Amino acid sequence: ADGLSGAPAPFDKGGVKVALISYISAGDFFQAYQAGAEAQAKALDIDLRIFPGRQDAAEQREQILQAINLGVSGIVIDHGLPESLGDVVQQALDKGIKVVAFDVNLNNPKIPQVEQSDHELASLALEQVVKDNGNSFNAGYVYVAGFAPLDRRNEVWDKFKSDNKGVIEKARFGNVSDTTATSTADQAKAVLTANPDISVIFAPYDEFARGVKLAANDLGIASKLKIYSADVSTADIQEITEEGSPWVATVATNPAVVGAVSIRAAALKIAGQTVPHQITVKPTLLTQESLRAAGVKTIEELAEKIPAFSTSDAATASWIPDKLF
Ligand code: SR1
Repeated sequence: ADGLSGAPAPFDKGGVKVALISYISAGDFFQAYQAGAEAQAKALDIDLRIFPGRQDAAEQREQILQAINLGVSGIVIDHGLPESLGDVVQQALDKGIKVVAFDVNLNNPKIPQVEQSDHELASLALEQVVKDNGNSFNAGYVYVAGFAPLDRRNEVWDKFKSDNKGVIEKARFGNVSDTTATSTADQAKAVLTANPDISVIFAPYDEFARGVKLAANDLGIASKLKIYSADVSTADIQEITEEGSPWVATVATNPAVVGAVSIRAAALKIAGQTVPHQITVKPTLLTQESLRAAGVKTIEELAEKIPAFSTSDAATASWIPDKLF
């Protein structure tokens, strides 16, 4: 550890220990988030300890206790179930450890909350739904309660339905696990078979959208269905732009940028600098048409065309390197 010249203590000496504790590690979004956190940590000469998530609340609690015992200066908590985290997070705060939360509401004024502006994300997706389909159609909705980003997106979906009485939610389904896409595909097959009049699916998580697309292709109904999602990855771009794909739009940030922002927020807290309570990384609407027209095939190509996909001005300081991708 050499430290960063011109940085405040303890970053001037380097080797500051920070833990990244995730609830979910599987899937493109979470892998890219972690890669962004690692890149930002490296640029800050942070010794980042990564605790992989396995959708296990008890294990995540245990990992927070392990991080406290390791003597970390900061902990980034990426998703999780707030009810099982409150007391262990308080133990960390009591020891002077700085905590940052991404997409889990820890409801503590000392803990900055990072999010992707989920209300705006869902609104942009649903505006595109209306542009493409009008405001009278039968819909399927993919949702699992208890995850902060999905709950925020759900608030927008509920309001959208009450404002557009012609939108009928015929079925609601979803699964979050280490096999989210394939489990959701199984559910989607049953739903789409039982409800052949569904023409729109709102699936605001890319693993959900991938599952619905799989089901639509297997059932041979892709041309009769339009899927709207959240998130983007190189694999998603390929699935959205391929010939005949029913996945017609997504609203997304670059998850690597969100991972980097989370680490920067922790670094600012550790350096004793001011961090807003709410830290937002704004999403962008990406339609199948716009991606095809731009000839974009990867997240890196997206980052070359859309500045928000290469960096964010959230949680920055002159001493923090932020051009990472
Ligand atoms: C199970 S929660 C999944 C969501 O978390 C992140 O906010 C991603 O955007 C993803 O859609």
